[in-house]
Amino acid sequence: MALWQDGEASFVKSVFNTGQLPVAEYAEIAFAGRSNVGKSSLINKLLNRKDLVKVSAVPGKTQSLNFFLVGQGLYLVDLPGYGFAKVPRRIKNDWKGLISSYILNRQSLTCVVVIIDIRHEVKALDLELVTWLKNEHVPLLLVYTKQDKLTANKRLHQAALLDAGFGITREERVLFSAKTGEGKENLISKLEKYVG
Ligand SMILES: Nc1nc2c(ncn2[C@@H]2O[C@H](COP(=O)(O)OP(=O)(O)OP(=O)(O)O)[C@@H](O)[C@H]2O)c(=O)[nH]1
Ligand SMILES: [Mg+2]
Repeated sequence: MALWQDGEASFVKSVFNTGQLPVAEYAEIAFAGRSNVGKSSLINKLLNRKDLVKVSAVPGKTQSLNFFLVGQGLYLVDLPGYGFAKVPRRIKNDWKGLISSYILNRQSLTCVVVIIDIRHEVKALDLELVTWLKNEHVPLLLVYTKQDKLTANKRLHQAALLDAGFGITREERVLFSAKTGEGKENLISKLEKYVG
């Protein structure tokens, strides 16, 4: 699809409260997941841009909703990561409030991509998010990322465990690596139905 192929993408703004949200004039896809799971890296890979989105080895890098405009008519939204122990409770609650109100009220949001580290077991916060999105009837897609960290056999084993734990089918997730680009085409084709 043209929107993805032209490589045209730009940073629009960082949003710290709902009053700062840009006008909801384009379809929007948001990317959620634990701190350090690779949300920002995934967006860079999708857009074929090395460092449009800031990536960090230190968890908690992304602390606002960051809007990126793709082509002329799609927003990709990098959400702050959750589950980082060192963040004070008050800030954690602020994040939760901002993100949940954004997800529930944003008319133009067409899909939430939940990113999971393929090496992890099903973690409580991830399951909580997936269950909440399902209950709220928010369309979601799971991505099991950092495939490059495991052998082929281990990947399939882990993917099956995660599918069972989250109660999803293979169609509802994508195996991905921001390092090798594996799964990128599959992810784009799955996301296309949420665009425009
Ligand atoms: N090997 C490998 N490393 C990855 C992959 N994706 C991300 N990383 C690394 O994981 C670390 C965190 O990546 P980020 O993209 O900043 O993660 P994030 O989820 O945006 O993190 P926060 O913004 O802190 O929530 C960085 O060191 C990345 O280079 C991947 O697919 N494979
Ligand atoms: Mg980030």
